[in-house]
Amino acid sequence: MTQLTLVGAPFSTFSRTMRMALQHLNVDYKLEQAMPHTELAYKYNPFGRIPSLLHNDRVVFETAAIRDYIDTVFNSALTPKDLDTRLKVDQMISVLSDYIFHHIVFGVAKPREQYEKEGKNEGEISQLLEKKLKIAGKIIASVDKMVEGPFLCGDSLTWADFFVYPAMADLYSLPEGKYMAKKAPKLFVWYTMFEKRQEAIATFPNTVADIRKASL
Ligand SMILES: N[C@@H](CCC(=O)N[C@@H](CS)C(=O)NCC(=O)O)C(=O)O
Repeated sequence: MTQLTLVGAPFSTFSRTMRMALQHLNVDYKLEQAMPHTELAYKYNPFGRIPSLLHNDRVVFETAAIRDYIDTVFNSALTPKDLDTRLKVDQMISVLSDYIFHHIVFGVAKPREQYEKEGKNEGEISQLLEKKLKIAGKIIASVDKMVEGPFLCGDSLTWADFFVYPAMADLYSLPEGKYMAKKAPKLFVWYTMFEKRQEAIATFPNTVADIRKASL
């Protein structure tokens, strides 16, 4: 059988989504480690982003397309068959890739990382993040309204869980995580259930949450 290769990195939330899904679906793959914007990342993605998937002569980049490829070629168990649940899954993934990334990851998490690098103290950081954190709180409270339980889109595990989990796991590891948990209690209950799954445990090393934990 041709080797399936995921070009990505353990810290990358979108790479982690694909690693968890492939593990869950029992699809063997090799992780070829590449950081964003390196020669290797640009070799397979014109924007230098990760992950990319290599199979036979195909190079697939952008996680929406990688998901489609896995569904079509390997196993579509993570995409619900009924239209209503499928729409919920697609909505959740779109919300993750847009609002959660723009307002929480780029609004709060990345600036915090930068302020920490600059040596700012916690008081300064929380003052600088105050406005952005309020916006992030509104976004996460809206996401919470979409959570059905026990999985994000109802009774079955879907792609939505694997897309949302890595970003939330990293966000909850920040000091702002407690505020997020308070603003979105259903999402936090889902997270505490999900972090015990094998796919989450196996892909935890070298994530942002792992690195922060190690440096505490
Ligand atoms: N739209 C892309 C997003 C991929 C993405 O942003 N990956 C991150 C790592 S998780 C990255 O490469 N970041 C580099 C950057 O933001 O320039 C996809 O769905 O594949």
